[in-house]
This record gives sequence, C-alpha cells and structure tokens, in this order.
Amino acid sequence: MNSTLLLRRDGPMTRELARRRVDPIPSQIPERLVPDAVLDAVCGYCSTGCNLRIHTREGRPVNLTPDPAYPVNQGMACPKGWEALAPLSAPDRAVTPLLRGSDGQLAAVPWSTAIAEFCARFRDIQQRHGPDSLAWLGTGQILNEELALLGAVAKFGMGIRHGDGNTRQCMATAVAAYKQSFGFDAPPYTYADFEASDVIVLVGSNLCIAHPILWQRILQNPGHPEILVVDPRRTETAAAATQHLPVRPKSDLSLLYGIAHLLIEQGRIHRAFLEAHTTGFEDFATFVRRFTPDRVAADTGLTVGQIVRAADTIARGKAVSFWWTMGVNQGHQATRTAQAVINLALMTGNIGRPGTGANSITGQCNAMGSRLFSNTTNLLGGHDFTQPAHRDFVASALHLPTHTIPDTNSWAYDEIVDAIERGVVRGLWVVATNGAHSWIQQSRFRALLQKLEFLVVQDMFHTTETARLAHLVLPAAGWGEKLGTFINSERRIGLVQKAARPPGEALSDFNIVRLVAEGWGCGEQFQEWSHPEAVFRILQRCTRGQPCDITGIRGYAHLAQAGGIQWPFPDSTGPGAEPETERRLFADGRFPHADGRARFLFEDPAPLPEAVDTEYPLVLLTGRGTSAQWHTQSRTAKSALLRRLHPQQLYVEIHPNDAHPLGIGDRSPVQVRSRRGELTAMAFLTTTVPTGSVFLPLHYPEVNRLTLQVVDPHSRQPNYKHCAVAIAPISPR
Ligand SMILES: Nc1nc2c(c(=O)[nH]1)N[C@H]1C(S)=C(S)[C@@H](COP(=O)(O)OP(=O)(O)OC[C@H]3O[C@@H](n4cnc5c(=O)[nH]c(N)nc54)[C@H](O)[C@@H]3O)O[C@H]1N2
Ligand SMILES: Nc1nc2c(c(=O)[nH]1)N[C@H]1C(S)=C(S)[C@@H](COP(=O)(O)OP(=O)(O)OC[C@H]3O[C@@H](n4cnc5c(=O)[nH]c(N)nc54)[C@H](O)[C@@H]3O)O[C@H]1N2
Ligand code: SF4
Ligand SMILES: [Mo]
Repeated sequence: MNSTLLLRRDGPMTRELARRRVDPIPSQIPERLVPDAVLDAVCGYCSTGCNLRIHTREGRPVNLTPDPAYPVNQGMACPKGWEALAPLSAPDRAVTPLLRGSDGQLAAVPWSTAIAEFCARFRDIQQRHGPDSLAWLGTGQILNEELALLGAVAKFGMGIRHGDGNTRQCMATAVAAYKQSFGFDAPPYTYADFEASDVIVLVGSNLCIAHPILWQRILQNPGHPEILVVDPRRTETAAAATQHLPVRPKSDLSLLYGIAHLLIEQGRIHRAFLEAHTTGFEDFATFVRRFTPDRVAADTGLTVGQIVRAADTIARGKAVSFWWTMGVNQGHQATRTAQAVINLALMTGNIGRPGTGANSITGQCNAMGSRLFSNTTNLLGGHDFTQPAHRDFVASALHLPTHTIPDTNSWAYDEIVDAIERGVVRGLWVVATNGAHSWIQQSRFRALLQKLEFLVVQDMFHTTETARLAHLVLPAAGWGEKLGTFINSERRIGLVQKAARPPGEALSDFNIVRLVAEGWGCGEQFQEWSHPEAVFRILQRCTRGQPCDITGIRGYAHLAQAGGIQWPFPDSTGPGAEPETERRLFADGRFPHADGRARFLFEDPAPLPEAVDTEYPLVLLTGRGTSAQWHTQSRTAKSALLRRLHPQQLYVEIHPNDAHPLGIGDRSPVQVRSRRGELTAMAFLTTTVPTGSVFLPLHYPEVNRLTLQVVDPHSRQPNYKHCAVAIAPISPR
C-alpha cells in the first residue's frame, strides 16, 4: 500500500492505518510508481493469463508489449489485451465515494463519511437481524491479496457468514467435479499440453472467441491433431475442428456415456491404470451399457456414424486431452457432465502425461485465485470450513483464535438471492461484479437488490447496472493501478504491477477493505495484512501441505523472474530450487483423495427444467459473442477500437429455417420472449445455430431478462445455456 498517498488523500482514519503498518520483510517489488519503467503485468481479462508488459513515461502508462519470453502467450495478445489500458481513463470512472441521500440521489462524500456510514448501517442490520442478515458477493477479477483480505475481514473480522462470488456463475461446477472425482480442485494440465496432444476434445468451449491465445497454442501443435468440438452451434472453433459434434443442447451426458460404452465394449480402455488408480469403474461400466449408439443418436441428434467415429478417434489417440468450459459448467446436470468428461480421461489413461488430461478451462483472470483464497466456498488455501483440523491449521497460519473461523459453509450466490427474497439477508456488499446485468433471471434479481436495506457496490465505474442501484458506491482502482497476483487456468501464479495512479480518490480494493476493517474496529486482527506482498506470504503459509502448496515461491520478484510459477511449488522442492516452466499434475497416478484414487461418478440424465412447447418453441443459448467484448462491457465498451469490432446493437442468431416461416428477415427487428420477460433484438440469420435454437450474446444488458434460475444440485452454478423462448417479428410502423 502506498500509505503516503493515502495520507494525503484522507483524514485521521488513514493516518491510523499507516501508523499501524507493519511489514516484516521489505517488498522487493515497489508499489510506488516509477516514472519511466517497463512493468510486468498479467492481463486482467481472461484466465489465459497473458503477460502484457506495461511501459510508463513520467508515471503514466503509455503502451503495452507482451513479453515474447513469457511461457503463456509468447508475445501474443488478443484485442482486449492490447486495449487493456483504455478503460482506465474512461469518463465514467468512479472517482469519489457516492452515498444515496434522502432525495434518492447519489452524491459525492469523503471516504471518512462513506466508511462510517457503511459500518454503521451494516452493524445496525447485524445487531437487529443476526449473523445471516449480511452477505457479500465477490469476484474472480481482483488480485489474490485483495480477495483474500476481503474474505478474511468479512468472515473473521466482521462476522459476515455468507460470501460468494461471480465464480459461482462460472467455475463452481469444475470445482465440485474435481473435488468429488480427484479429492481436490485441481485442473491437472499445462498449456504445453495443447501442443502435445494428437487428439483434442473440446466440450462446450468456444476457444477462438473466449480464449484466443489458447487457440493459437493449438495451432502451434506440430502434429496436426484431430480436433473434436462438441457444441450445438457451429462456432468459429467448431468450424475449424476436424470433427464437429452438434449435439442437441444439454444432451452431452448421453453422448459422453455413449462414447464410454463403446470404448468399454471394444476393450479400448487402460485396465492397468484403472486398477491401480481409480475406484468405481465396474459400476460405471455396468451403468453405461444402456447408452447404446442408437439411444445416444436419438438423445443427441447425432448420427450413429458420428458417435462411433468420435469414440474411435479417442481410442486411437496416443495423447488425448479433454477440455471443457461453459457449455458444460452451465447446466442443470453440470457436475455430472464434467465428471463424464473426467471419466473418459481416466478410463483411457489419458492423464498425467504430456498432451493429456481432463481439463477445465477457467474464465476470469483470477477465478483460480478466488477458488483457493476468497474464503467463500473454501477456507483459505483450499481448506474446508467444516473440518476442525482445517480451521485450527488456518487459524494458526493467520495467528487468529480458531473460534473466529466459522464452522459452516457460506450460502451460495443463489441461496443468498433467495435469502434476500425471504427478508433474511438485508445488507449486501458487492465487489467487482455486475450482477444486475450478469445474474440469471434478471428482473427478479434487480427487484431483490432494491429490496435491500443497504447495498454497497465497489466498482471502477459508477455507471454499471448494479452501481446504479446502490446506496453506497465505493470507487475502486482497476487493473494496472495496483500490485498483486493472479492465478491463471494452468495454475500459474503471475505478477500484476502498478503502472498508473487511480483517478480522483479511487483506492485499490485492498486499501478499501483495510479502511472498512478499521472502521468496523477489527483492523487490529489484520495488522500483518499490511501490504500485498505481506498478504502473499500469509497465503503461502495457508497452503503448506496442501496440493496447492506454494511455500517455495520466494516473493514477487521470484514470480517476475520465473515467468510465473505454477502450483504446487512447495519449499520442500529444495532451497533455491527453480520450478520447471511447464508442469502438470498426477504424473504418478496418485490423486488427492485419502486413498490416492480417482472416483468414477455418474448419474442418469434428468429431464430438462424448461422444455420447449408450442408457446415457447425455441431453446435459448447464451454465451460469448466476440473476442472484443468482455461480459457486461463495463470495461471493453470504453475502447473506441474494441467498439469497432462488434455489433453495437443486441442481435439474436437464428437459423433461416426457423426465421422464414415466422416472416423474420435478416437484420430485421424481432421480439424474443420467455416466461420471465422480453427483449428486442436484430435478427441475424445464420446456419451456425441449429434449427430449434437461438443464440444471444451475454454482453448486452437485456439478455438475462429471459433466463431461468435453475442451478446444478452439486455446484449450484446457474444454467445460462438452456431455457424456452418464443420469437416474433416486429413489424415496421
Ligand atoms: N471475449 C471474451 N472472452 C472471454 C469472456 C468474455 O466475456 N469475452 N469471458 C471469460 C469467462 S469468465 C468465461 S467463463 C469463458 C467462457 O468461455 P466459453 O465457455 O468458451 O464461452 P461460452 O460462449 O459461454 O460457451 C461456450 C459454448 O458452449 C456452447 N453450448 C451451449 N449449450 C451447450 C450444451 O448443452 N452443450 C455443449 N457441449 N455446448 C453448449 C455454446 O454454444 C458456446 O459456443 O470465457 C472467458 N473469455
Ligand atoms: N446469459 C448469460 N449470463 C452470464 C453468462 C453466460 O454465459 N450467459 N456467463 C456468466 C459468467 S461465466 C460470468 S464469469 C459472469 C460475469 O459477470 P460479472 O462479474 O457481473 O461481469 P463483469 O462485466 O466482468 O463484471 C465485473 C465488474 O467488476 C468491475 N471491475 C473490474 N475490475 C475491477 C477491480 O479491480 N475492482 C473493482 N472493485 N471492480 C472492478 C467492472 O467494472 C465490472 O462492473 O457472467 C455470467 N452471466
Ligand atoms: S487472451 Fe485473455 S489474457 Fe490473453 S490478452 Fe486476451 S483477454 Fe488477456
Ligand atoms: Mo466466467
């Protein structure tokens, strides 16, 4: 933290904060701005985790040059990365705290008033309504040190029991699937696996658009691999595949079980691996017998030939890697679908070797960090709130008494939402997520946000759909304006340096949370959490002995010099040891479950929560639209260049065979309706969507008016990829 800057900016509270500052080991990476510098920073958009070196002149960022030596992106970047500096100077940056007055308007207030009001209102709610009456919603888009401080202060300091984040919308399924199957949330791969596979299977993943640099890594594969894409739409990725399997939406379970059945029937499985390293295979083999090619063809809409060819390709592969993203994670049976992918990798022995793996590709820049350190679903360091030994361990790593650590899990995002409806949750603190746009079944969610007694929104911009509903807006610094670390999809911890001063009175999330802790009166508990690198050391301690042990990292300078370091990297590796640049998990076939074995988990396909009918005859698919748009567009819409790379108006993709009978022409206005709401869009006629389905990109604020809050029972992740809609032309007046 730059305490002098804080001191200048604010009054006695921050002076107190600065006085208490204790930093036992001086940081080697300065947080102070250096006038002319080249600073390493991992990109703040997607989980690929590209390096974008930031050049500064006279203390201001002027340019970016991705480092060709960085193992992830090798000097490449996608449009969002190249334009990463643009949002920093946007005119709608939140530059002072804003408090809603008795006239209903948001007005600028000093930090001291904002923090005092926040704490007074939250404490009042907590005293009147008990410990379940407050909650926070965090994110996979702030630094590890920030999300850890937020989770620790909220849970251990302020006694807020329930915290979740936008990672629930995104990665919760992968977390649940890995934990149940492997015993720990452990994506096993390294990006070099894209280049070492001879068969690459992508399930519900549009890499070309959502992870363009990972797609580049596939293109660098010298072996011209077979690429199988399972996606109802002929996406940019599917169009480039050697086999596109256009499954009926949400029929993946049947396909994956059907492929398993063929492999077993033909004896093309890895018996020795199954016997040595897994449990439950025999039951699984019995279970999948009912998924005959004919049944699977009927369930998925594929031909028997397509299914048999896919199984044959997988069986012939010497190094087969299986990858999945939101087409799997967002579904009513998402966890079992992810596990059906994992099962295929296990039964064919495609794990732990180069070019293999059951690989969930992450979404946001620090979703992996939030999985380990946000204190929401896991206790710090991948621990479990409900296990006394874990609580004791973390308490001693934090030098806190064990009783400050709750012994129950938080409610999940959807449960927090339901608790607002029941009048139980009355105060909500939202950090770096824009739920009023991105959460499912939007009209209900927005109405519930308005029901809250006190809504605090901490964001870079005061104009987001969620910030507009807040009682208090706290202005946050963004990527490039603060120091800390992210963890990318392949478990690589990378450094993000500070290259710009936040505008006006905006502060880093780190400093905002420290102010809240002081205002609440629990600052004393977090004295050691004085500076990002000091927090990094605390987090390292919390990982000791875990599968994600990172005690061997020798500070931020080590991360910068090594080109990021993948977990695990325990100090037992040896003093002064250097990590290998690319590392994968499970080379020895040992999984983190107590018996060292991976589990086969499976379940019968369940009926769709909202099947199409005559009134709502089409399936709505939603997802990423272009590589130039990020989620709710609070950042990407600020770049004039990026705005030229995508349609300005909401569009709906529809097959000509569905459009023509309804009298819908290309580029004509249409109304799309579901049982929850309606929106207007421009029809985009294309054969890339299958008949019977339409596609809407999530980047436009209206889209979630249509979606239905259905969650997977294991992960509680919402199903953004299936509901029933109707579409009609809007006749020109
Ligand atoms: N440009 C850009 N890149 C991003 C993001 C962004 O907003 N913009 N967001 C980032 C984040 S947080 C995430 S989580 C990732 C998401 O990355 P992806 O998951 O690749 O993106 P989506 O478009 O949400 O979904 C992928 C595909 O799932 C398909 N799908 C829908 N239903 C089904 C189904 O039932 N079965 C199968 N097999 N497929 C189905 C959709 O047609 C879609 O093409 O992207 C990250 N990268
Ligand atoms: N229909 C549909 N809806 C979806 C999806 C889908 O496929 N279909 N996908 C879901 C998925 S996978 C995801 S991940 C979510 C994403 O949903 P959100 O998290 O709501 O989307 P973002 O636009 O990324 O919101 C991040 C917010 O944080 C702010 N911000 C950025 N950096 C900082 C910072 O450093 N500090 C602070 N305090 N604020 C910051 C931004 O201005 C922005 O308002 O959307 C989900 N919603
Ligand atoms: S691929 Fe992802 S991490 Fe790389 S530059 Fe683009 S948005 Fe950033
Ligand atoms: Mo995501």
